[in-house]
Amino acid sequence: MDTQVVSLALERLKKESLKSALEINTSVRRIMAETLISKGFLEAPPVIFSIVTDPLNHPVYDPSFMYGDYKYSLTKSMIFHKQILVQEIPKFFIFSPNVRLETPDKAASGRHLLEFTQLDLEIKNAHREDLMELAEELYVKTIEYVIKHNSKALESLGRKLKVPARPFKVYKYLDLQEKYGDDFEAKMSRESSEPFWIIDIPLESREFYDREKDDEPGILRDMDLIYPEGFGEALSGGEREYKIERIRERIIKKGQTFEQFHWFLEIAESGLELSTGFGIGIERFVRYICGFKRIEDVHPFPKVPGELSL
Ligand code: ASN
Repeated sequence: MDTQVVSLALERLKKESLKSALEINTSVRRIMAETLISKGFLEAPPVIFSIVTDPLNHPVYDPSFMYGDYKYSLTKSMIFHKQILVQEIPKFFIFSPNVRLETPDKAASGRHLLEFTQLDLEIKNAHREDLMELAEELYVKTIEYVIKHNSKALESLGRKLKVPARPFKVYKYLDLQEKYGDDFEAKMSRESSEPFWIIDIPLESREFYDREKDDEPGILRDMDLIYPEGFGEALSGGEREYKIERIRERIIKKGQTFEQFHWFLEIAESGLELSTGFGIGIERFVRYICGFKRIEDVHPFPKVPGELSL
């Protein structure tokens, strides 16, 4: 078993398609970072483990450990660190490694890795619509850049890419659910040839930190960007709850405890301002650009749910 893992890993490293994927990975990271820097964003270093991390909206195995008297968790996302940092640094991004120990059934999706990197960013006093515009610009600039600079890699992968027209289409979550049923996201993604937004996601389907609408209780000021051709979710983000009473209310509504988030709550008690942000999965973006069936083909050492890997 162990020797098979080693030989499969070595085989993976020799694939021509991995080299093409890494060339594209290099371009994707470069053009997104350059674009953000040119707009005045600062790059912050990642937090790999912490006493507080994202609860997520779906169950994963617990990636926590004791160090001294305190329990730490590997970072599932830097959401709380983003919300705290943005109070002082109003525009920043992070290439943030996340560990989400997904259940083995997630392997079937072809788009889950136990370890991945998201380009995570946050802006102070900005609204959802500002961030949607920024995401579209990053997306389009990246596709244009790759078409221009990685034409050989795209050709060797047999991938033809088209620059999508802006603005991307925007749909409300509940409208799509009503029209297409619970599997609407995958269905719409398969049937679309252009990326599209899903906004106004209901409270039960998201974590407590995304901001609830003032005029429509139960609906959030958040958004997901979905790839066409069946590649599924690209990005998720939203405006954040920033008033302490609202944060507490939302934790209770989620059936979570103040104890779980007491470090964050202590900071939130001293007063936060509104911020909005999102995270775009780098491996998923590279997978989409390469047109790969499976996400592990973009990574030299992929961690596939349920599998032993180097
Ligand atoms: N990065 C996401 C956001 O900004 C959160 C996540 O990854 N769960 O909303």
